[in-house]
Amino acid sequence: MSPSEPRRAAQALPNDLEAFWMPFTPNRAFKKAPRLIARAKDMYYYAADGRAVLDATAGLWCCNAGHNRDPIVAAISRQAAELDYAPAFQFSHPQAFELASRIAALAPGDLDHVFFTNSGSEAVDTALKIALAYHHVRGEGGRTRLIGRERGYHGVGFGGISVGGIVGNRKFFGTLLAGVDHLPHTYNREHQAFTKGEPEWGGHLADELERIAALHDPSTIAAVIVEPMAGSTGVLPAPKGYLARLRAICDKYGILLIFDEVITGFGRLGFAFAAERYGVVPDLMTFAKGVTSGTVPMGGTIVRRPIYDAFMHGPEHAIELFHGYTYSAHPLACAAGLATLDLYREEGLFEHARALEPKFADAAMTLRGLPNVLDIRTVGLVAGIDLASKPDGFGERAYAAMEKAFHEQGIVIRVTGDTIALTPPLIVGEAEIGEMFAKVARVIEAVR
Ligand code: PXG
Repeated sequence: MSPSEPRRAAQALPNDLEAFWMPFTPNRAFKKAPRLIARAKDMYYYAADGRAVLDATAGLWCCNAGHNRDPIVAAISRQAAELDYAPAFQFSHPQAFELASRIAALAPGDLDHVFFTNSGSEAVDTALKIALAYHHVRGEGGRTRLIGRERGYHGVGFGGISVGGIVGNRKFFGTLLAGVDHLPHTYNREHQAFTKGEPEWGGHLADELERIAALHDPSTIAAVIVEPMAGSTGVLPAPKGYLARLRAICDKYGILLIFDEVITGFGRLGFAFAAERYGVVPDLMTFAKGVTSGTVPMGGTIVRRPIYDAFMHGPEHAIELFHGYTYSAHPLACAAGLATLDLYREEGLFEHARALEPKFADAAMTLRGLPNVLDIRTVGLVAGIDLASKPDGFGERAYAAMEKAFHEQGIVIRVTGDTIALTPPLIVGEAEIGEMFAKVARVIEAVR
């Protein structure tokens, strides 16, 4: 399968890779054998040497509408020519309000006020701060504890790494936020291996919140934050009933429930938000990535109406929440967001993802039985494939797989530890699903 795009001349390569300190990347290994992407269209990247490379990861789980879509490109360039920037504090611009209304309309229940940020990490810190401040303005300032979950990823701000549960993201950075506790993660290979969708086993793990609430006293807990599907630690879908049980326990004790939907938002699980798929409405919800299909950085926090209303007191000239970013609701991001949401709707991409889920899951499960494949998990248009680690190096096998995938098979895959994550743009078709898993199968054979 090769894309219809004509091949273009190779791009000039930078002659010095030293100055750029790359994020979450082994810099020395990368700079010895760089993986440089020069341009993109729809389902494909084009490497600096002009090779077409299938994007099996939607960038970093963000380019849900596919790459360089004309309506989004046009909207961004129109906006840049019309209004580059307006002050985000004390002033604004029309598209900010329009986009907030559109996002609120997509969110379930009375999640209907949107606070804009520039990334998922900022969205998480915003959600945690709003949760603490909400209790404070209601006279419950004693609710200061935050509960996260092992193997959770909530970005890289101090709030996010404190409630997050990935040891490497935490251990170098001091004492983090005080007063944080963690639920156990929900993965158990013995009970869940090779599950499509939500595992049958594990719903009871939500009851651990009862234990934590009893330990600290529920009246000290401000909020619980979880990803409805943990993405970064290797695709861990919520077990059946788990999220509803968390919701019930939070309700019982007046604890706010935050869903971090930075990955699951905007169609990844076949719905606008995972909250809709699972029929559980959180009190706050974060988003980023897919809101602009990765084209312009943007994130945000959606809150239920009573939370917003709780702040709307005091003198009208006084600021109600001491929080915000220079680039909250940046005009280019808003234009990109509006055009992206139009595309999702016009092309029915969330429904498309939902309809493709069974075929995607079946294709993923064809990898079962290949060398070193220990487990495969699927949900929505997401697949996680655990490979056995090499005895002498955790993560080495999957890293080699990623290199071979890019250089030899013409596909971008994402790896975390020894897990491969596949999360294609939602415009993916059956032929590309076939191409994707055939290539990944060859890669897994090659790193046996
Ligand atoms: N919350 C969740 C659930 C995320 O997945 C963030 C917050 C932080 O977003 P920003 O925009 O600050 O990066 C994320 C980000 C991967 C991968 O392959 C995942 C993320 C980012 C990069 C790679 O697992 N998630």
